[in-house]
Amino acid sequence: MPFSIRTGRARVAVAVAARAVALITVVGCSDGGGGGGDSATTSAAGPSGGGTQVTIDNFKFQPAALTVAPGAKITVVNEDTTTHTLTATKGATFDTGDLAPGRRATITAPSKAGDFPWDCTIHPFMKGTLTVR
Ligand SMILES: [Cu+2]
Repeated sequence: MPFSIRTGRARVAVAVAARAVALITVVGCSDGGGGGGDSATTSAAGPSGGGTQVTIDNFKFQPAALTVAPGAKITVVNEDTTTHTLTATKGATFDTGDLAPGRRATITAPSKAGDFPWDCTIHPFMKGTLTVR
């Protein structure tokens, strides 16, 4: 019964497609569980708009120690030739995610005072510290 076999395959394909759409919808609606301060937006690197900035070059953060006000926006620019991240290692949730060469991201400092170490998740020897006060 070739016709009935084709119909069966078509039904399976539709079911798979519906599931994929549902998955995309769930991801799109996710807000990350809240907590704040863990979002980052990336864009092509361009002229700096001013404000606080950390540059990544030659496997180093510059500066590697930074003091900002609570909730300050920090622009992270990757001027290196490989992908890096700037990711809080404890006490905070800021994270640029993977920053390809030539990309930048904006992170938000924690709203509470303290010292918040960060590293690059790809190269853990790359370290820095954000001081909020
Ligand atoms: Cu790195």
